[in-house]
Amino acid sequence: MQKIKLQVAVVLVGIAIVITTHHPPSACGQSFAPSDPLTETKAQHNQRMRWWREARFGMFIHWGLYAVPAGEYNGKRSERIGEWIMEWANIPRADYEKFTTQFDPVKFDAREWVRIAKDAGMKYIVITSKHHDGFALYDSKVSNYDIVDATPYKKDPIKALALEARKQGLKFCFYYSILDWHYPAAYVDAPGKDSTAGNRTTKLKPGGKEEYLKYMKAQLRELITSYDPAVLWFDGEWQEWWTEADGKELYKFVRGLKPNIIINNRVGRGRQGMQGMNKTDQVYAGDFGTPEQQIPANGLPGIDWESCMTMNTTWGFKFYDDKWKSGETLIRNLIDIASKGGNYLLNVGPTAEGLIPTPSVERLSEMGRWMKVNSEAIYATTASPFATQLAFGRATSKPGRVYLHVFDWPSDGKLTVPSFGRDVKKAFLLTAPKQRLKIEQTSSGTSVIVPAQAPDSIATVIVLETN
Ligand code: JFZ
Repeated sequence: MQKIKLQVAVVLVGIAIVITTHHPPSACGQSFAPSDPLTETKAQHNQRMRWWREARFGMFIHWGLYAVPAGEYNGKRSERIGEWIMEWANIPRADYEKFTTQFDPVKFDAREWVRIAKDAGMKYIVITSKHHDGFALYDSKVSNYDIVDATPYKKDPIKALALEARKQGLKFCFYYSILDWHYPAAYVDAPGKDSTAGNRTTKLKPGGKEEYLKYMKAQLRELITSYDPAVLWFDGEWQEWWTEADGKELYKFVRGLKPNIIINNRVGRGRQGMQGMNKTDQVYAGDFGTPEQQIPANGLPGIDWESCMTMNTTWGFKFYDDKWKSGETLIRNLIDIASKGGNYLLNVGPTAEGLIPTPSVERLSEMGRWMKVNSEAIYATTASPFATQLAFGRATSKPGRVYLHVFDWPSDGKLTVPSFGRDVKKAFLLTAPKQRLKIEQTSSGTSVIVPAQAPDSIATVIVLETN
């Protein structure tokens, strides 16, 4: 707990330093070049990343055995995240395994989950195939610790979701944890901790690493060959026994199985804490950075990244966590991230019955209402063309178009837009393309004459046509 807090503090200091120094793109050193034999040209790389860059918005799903205790064990609750209960409640493996008998998600409906994501405007789904607790949410042939072999449910929800996602046109992707609290060769060596409980770090018995690597690769092979995921989203890489060389090797292994798959930077040791972007001393494995619970202060030109965030304060379901972000905050986060050239991976934590919590569904449908009208200003856009952040909101860009996302509507009916190196030919509300808004060129840019009242109090999109 204290260690994590300290890490967060160190990371925050790190962010402060990043914010105050302006790096030209080339100095970032953050190219995610794959290593041999999968060297690809820049054009091939762009082609492989294309759908992901255009998508901008995805659903993260943390679902597993931890949904059974749902944040409470032996009457004990915690401020900590739900999927870490095996760690913070110090639950021995043998006791944690008992949750399998209560994991029976009879209300799970793959079609409904995918519909919820699609209606929100999400283009892809990343689900926990195996989290730190080691429990597989799919039918693994190399383990009995999975939903088909160990629970009364006996069915494979991953298979159903993969089929539904394909049917409804969403990309289907996997989270997979390198850290595994259940693997026999792994053990905990920490004061006051059961040696088989969860812990931030584990050790491996002699010979255990080779054995575990084989197991992990077998599971990844199953996941890739049976479900054809579009992304592999690794995690738990901060173990002392996991090296960057291991990460590069695993990256190669996964791309060897599916050459056009996309892999996050948590496969290796590049990530700088929760800030999520890579260190710059060398080229690290992985295709994109993974800021966690935060949005970078500035865009990172030429670098792919995705902010993953929760809607309340936990990833895995906790029945008493009601600290929900508002729909407005979530919509503005999506816009903020797009304006900096990143993707938004927004989490839901379904219950052990198989339901996405109602507050999450409500917020997602609110986002969907906004996206139905404004998604053109999100999908396939690139970062804001303005040198500094706009006072009234954010901007996204496409060839020939700049989208102004107005959070603070001008009280004098005049939106002051700084110049950005392109001529503004005309302006209109995205919702009313036929009604041109008057524009006035000023010494420092353009003024757009807008209606007195904001058409959308969360974010109104104004289109600037440029040459
Ligand atoms: C990780 C997971 O631990 C968490 O459960 C969730 O899946 C999230 C998306 O990713 O978050 C972290 C990452 C690093 C630390 C803690 C939580 N850390 O180094 O203490």
